Formats: sequence, structure tokens, C-alpha cells
Amino acid sequence: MYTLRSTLTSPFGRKVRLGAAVLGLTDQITMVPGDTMDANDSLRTQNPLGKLPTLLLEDGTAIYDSWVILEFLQEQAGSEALLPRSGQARYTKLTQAKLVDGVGEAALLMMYEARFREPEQMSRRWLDHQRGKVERGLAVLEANPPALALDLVGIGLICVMGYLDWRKPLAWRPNHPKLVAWYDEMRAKFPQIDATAVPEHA
Ligand SMILES: N[C@@H](CCC(=O)N[C@@H](CS)C(=O)NCC(=O)O)C(=O)O
Repeated sequence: MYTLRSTLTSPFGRKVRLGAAVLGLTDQITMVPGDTMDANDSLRTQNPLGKLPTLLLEDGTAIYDSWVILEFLQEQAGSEALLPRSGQARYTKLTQAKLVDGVGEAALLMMYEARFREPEQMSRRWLDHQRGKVERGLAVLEANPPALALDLVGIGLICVMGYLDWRKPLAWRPNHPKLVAWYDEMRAKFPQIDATAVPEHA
């Protein structure tokens, strides 16, 4: 049994929840919410970075971040469903997945700019810098949408799109019709996607 420090709203935590569903490990994971803003939350002793998600093994060992947790769970499941174990295909998938994760991290930083700074302190330059990463990344993905698969790339992109729809750091839908179609097809194909979505009133 594993303990997952996460929330239902964390996009990176959702990556782990979706990956666990694909690997058939959902029943082995109990989620314990973490508050990244609470200095007294044990999260900061489990993971000095104080970030969600963090996976705790039965002996207390902590595994982070989402990427490492997914690799760990895949190995536990004896599967290659998320990422090929070796060969060129592994590195192609890893690079695509890093692009997707980078888009998600830039979107998160755009939101954090508003969360951590007073309105008059917010840097337009910094926001534009992060927005550039999101826009360039999405443009590349729009030109060549990933396979309709819940692997590391598909999982990551679903979580990024869910986050963009929820927090709305920018409007991504009007300029990315192929990605919108990809998202809709993925949701129709894999019920785990809506099952792990941010709850309606979060
Ligand atoms: N690279 C990390 C990113 C995790 C991350 O940024 N999580 C956010 C919540 S979605 C967080 O913990 N933020 C709090 C902070 O950065 O202090 C991963 O893939 O797990």
C-alpha cells in the first residue's frame, strides 16, 4: 500500500492518479491531502521541496516528483504502458512528455505569479515569458497531436489541459482545434480521465 500526498486539484498529482489507474494500481494508493502553504504540514519533512505529489512507501520512504513516481509505479506493475523501458522510442516519448510537463509548469508559474504577488508587483515580462513557453509548446503539439494513448505523454497532456480549463491562465481552445479534438476523443475513449478530473466546485 502506498500513501499519495496530493490533492484532487493538483495537475501533477492527477498525473499519478491517472497513471495508477492505467497500471491497475488505484486500489493500492490512499490519497492524503497536503497543503503546500502550511509550514506545519508533514509534507515538508516528507519532501523538503514541499511539493505535491509525493508518494510514501510503507516504510516511510518518500518518492517524488510525479515523473519518478510514475516510473516507480510502472516498474511495480511490471508494465511498459506509460513509457518504453529502453531504446529510441523511450527517448522520443521522454522528450515529448518533458515538453508537455514544461507547458504545465509554465502555466502553474503564471498562476503562482498572481498567487504570490500583490497585483502591483506582478511582472508582465515574467508572465509573458511563461506564456511564451505555453504557446510554443501547444503550437508544436497542435501541429502533431500525440497518439490517442494514456501513456506518459497522453497523461501529461490531459492534466495540462484540465489545468488550463480550470485555472484559465490563457484561452487555449480557440487556437488549437486539433488538440481540442484530441482531448474530446481521449475523454470518450478513457473513462479514467473524467474520473480523475478536478471536482466541479473546487
Ligand atoms: N515537477 C513536479 C511539479 C510539482 C508541482 O509543482 N506541484 C505543485 C502543485 S500542482 C506544488 O506542489 N506547488 C507548491 C510549491 O511549488 O511550493 C512534479 O512533476 O511533481
